Amino acid sequence: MANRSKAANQLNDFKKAQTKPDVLTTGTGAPVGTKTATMTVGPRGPVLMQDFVFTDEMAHFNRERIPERVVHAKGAGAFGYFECTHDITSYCKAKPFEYPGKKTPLAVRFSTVGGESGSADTARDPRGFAVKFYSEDGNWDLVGNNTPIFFIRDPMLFPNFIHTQKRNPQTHLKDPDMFWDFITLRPETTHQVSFLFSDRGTPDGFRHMNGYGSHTFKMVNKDGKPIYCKFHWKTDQGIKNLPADKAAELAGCDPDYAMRDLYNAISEGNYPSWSLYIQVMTFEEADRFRFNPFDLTKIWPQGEYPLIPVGRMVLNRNPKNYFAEVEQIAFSPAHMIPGIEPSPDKMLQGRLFSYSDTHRHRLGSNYLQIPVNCPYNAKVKNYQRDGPQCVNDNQAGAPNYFPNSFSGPQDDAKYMEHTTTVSGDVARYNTADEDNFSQVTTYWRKVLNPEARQRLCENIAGHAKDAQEFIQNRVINQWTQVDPECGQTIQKLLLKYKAEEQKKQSGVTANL
Ligand code: HDE
Repeated sequence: MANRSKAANQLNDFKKAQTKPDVLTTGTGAPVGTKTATMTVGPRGPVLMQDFVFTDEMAHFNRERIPERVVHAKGAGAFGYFECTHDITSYCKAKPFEYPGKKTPLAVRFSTVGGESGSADTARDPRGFAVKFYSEDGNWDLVGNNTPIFFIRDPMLFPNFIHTQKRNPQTHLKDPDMFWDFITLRPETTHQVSFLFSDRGTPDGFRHMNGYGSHTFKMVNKDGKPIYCKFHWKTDQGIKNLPADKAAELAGCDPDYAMRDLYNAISEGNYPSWSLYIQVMTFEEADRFRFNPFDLTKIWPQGEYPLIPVGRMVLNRNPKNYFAEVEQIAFSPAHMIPGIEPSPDKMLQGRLFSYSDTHRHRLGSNYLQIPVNCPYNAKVKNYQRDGPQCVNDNQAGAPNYFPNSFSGPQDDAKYMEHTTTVSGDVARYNTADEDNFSQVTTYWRKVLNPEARQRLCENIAGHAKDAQEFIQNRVINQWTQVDPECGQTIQKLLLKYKAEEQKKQSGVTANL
């Protein structure tokens, strides 16, 4: 067994640590005499109602599943710490950035987006990159992806966009018409789709990809001075992607490839790490900027807004139990701490509502009492009480109303949020045409080399070939607006795939 991986050897490792079995009990802690026979009247049954050993176990089994995440259902988690390496206190008073050398414990969950909880890790899909900092001012969640941008810029579109990534309501199959219909009816998707169908759309596991907070956030320093910022996690393992055919092969033969890779690396002491950088933009610069700096379909050019180093995250512990620590971990962009605040980004604002709402449905209204979600470096002191599955002391005898004269927890003006002024007409603003192409053109011309451009076109055409022709024509038109060469290459490939398909079909007919 010497060459088995740590993941494969997990049960042996457990046995090494637990040399002698404990006595088996029911859920109430009562010792069990036998675990292999129900209590019956005579050897042939029937089974007795009084068999609590059986009913206790069966009833619990019947309730084992909680709803899976509506997106990002398949994922892997790990734990570690963030170490601040550079002083950014002139921008931000948040506890994890208090001084260089400061360490803050954290939890991470990496995920794919569209697939179900059993789906393949190597699918072409963005990867979730969610980090929970357990700070002394409470938990801060930076719930990002491995892409600095997103498909849409208005949260109203999100549920419908996600439906197109999921299954057809009748066939329950993935549907290329649905996918490309939406993508081509909403051309603001072009930037993210061009990232997704490039080499970076199939990262080699979770360790070899970058992470991004993606949105614009607001940082506030101890003098109350604000600045807008973006977060970037750069992998210290180096970027590594899977070629499209290898990713497809692994989806069949090792669908848990990325999860296994992360688990084994950490168990072998080969701790993955990422360096954190920020970009900052003053409020005055944001007012004057040539495009909306809160538009999630665009990046801030690094030539104008260079990366500023901040710190490093190291993952050095695997979950002790997957369900307890990964399935139940609940991230929310609304989990912020003093020093980190939202920007006006509409997508971020939409997310501030959505996550905690889904947790209350998926995990219950006391989801913040679950140990992995509990802000254990801070003390929760408030006036929330009771609710399903309240598992702590419910704040014992402390007053349950505010204000009160009996030493209940008090608010403190030093923690007030930064005051922002906004004005404008209340309306629903159409954002469909806010320059959907110029950054993608730069990406095509300046970032991708000729081979990477070819692969991008092959990946787009290889997927869009299964959509109807009128939708394919819109795909060609959309990527022609990126660069005519790009549109032409996709068009040629679609024609080639069509000819190949026709040849295959006529071969089948000839064989009949
Ligand atoms: Fe999410 N997203 N999302 N998302 N998202 C969820 O929350 C949502 C978006 C991201 O490992 C859900 O707990 C809306 C952008 C990650 O547990 C849900 C909008 C980015 C994870 C949800 C977005 C993300 C989620 C599903 C647009 C990157 C997994 C279950 C307005 C910047 C976190 C859950 C984990 C999960 C909503 C768009 C990242 C439904 C409404 C943009 C990493 O609440």
